[in-house]
Amino acid sequence: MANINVLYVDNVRKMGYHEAAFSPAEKAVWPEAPGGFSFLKDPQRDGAERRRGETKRGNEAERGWTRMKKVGIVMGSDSDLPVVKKAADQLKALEIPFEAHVYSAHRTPEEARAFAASAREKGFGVIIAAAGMAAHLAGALAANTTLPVIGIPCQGPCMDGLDALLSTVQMPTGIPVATVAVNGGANAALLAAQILAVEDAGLAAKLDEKRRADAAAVLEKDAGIGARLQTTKIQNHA
Ligand code: RP5
Repeated sequence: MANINVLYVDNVRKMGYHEAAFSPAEKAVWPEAPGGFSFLKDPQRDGAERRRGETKRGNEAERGWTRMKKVGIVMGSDSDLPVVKKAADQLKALEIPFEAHVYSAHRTPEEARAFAASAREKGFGVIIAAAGMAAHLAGALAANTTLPVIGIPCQGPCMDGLDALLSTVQMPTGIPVATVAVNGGANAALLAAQILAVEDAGLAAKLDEKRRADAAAVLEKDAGIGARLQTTKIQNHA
């Protein structure tokens, strides 16, 4: 029975629902649930699933739920994929649902505009835009939504990415783009996560845990650095 409930929790995450949507009392009965839980289609909510469960305490009424917002990733070209992959990996590690597209601000301007214009109603909470060279994609998306847009300037064949950095970061007043470092895919995802975590305590806890793990890794290196230097010295003088 415990396995069924573990499976259930995993499914909840895959579907984009977040653990924080469930009360401590509900979590407490999960291990005891005789039949696990199931998701039922709710026609009132545009095809979205709504949660219904059975517990030892008897049938529970349908309850409110929250669904984690998705992150939209748009890249100007599939040549930006290596940078985008760094963002995707972080989002996967944090179990944040995301959708990725190749829409160019200049080659497919209409698709880029339509994506941004409909993103809020489609359940996106943040948009990440990755582009190189005259990188106007993030600004073009931001012009068509009031969702936060995070720009990743991608390094192109010239100027080590300075061209894309300035194109992305130098947005005129009124249409902001939060710009991360050149090729900063991982930070773009982490910033997106932090934005979603404003309203999501479970996600905030995961980000805190990641910070602790990152700090522990640095301190482990600190503990070993003396020995590493000594080894180097010995080898150098051998
Ligand atoms: C930008 O131009 C893209 O974002 C990409 O970084 C760059 C080059 O695109 P491709 O010629 O590789 O398609 O629009």
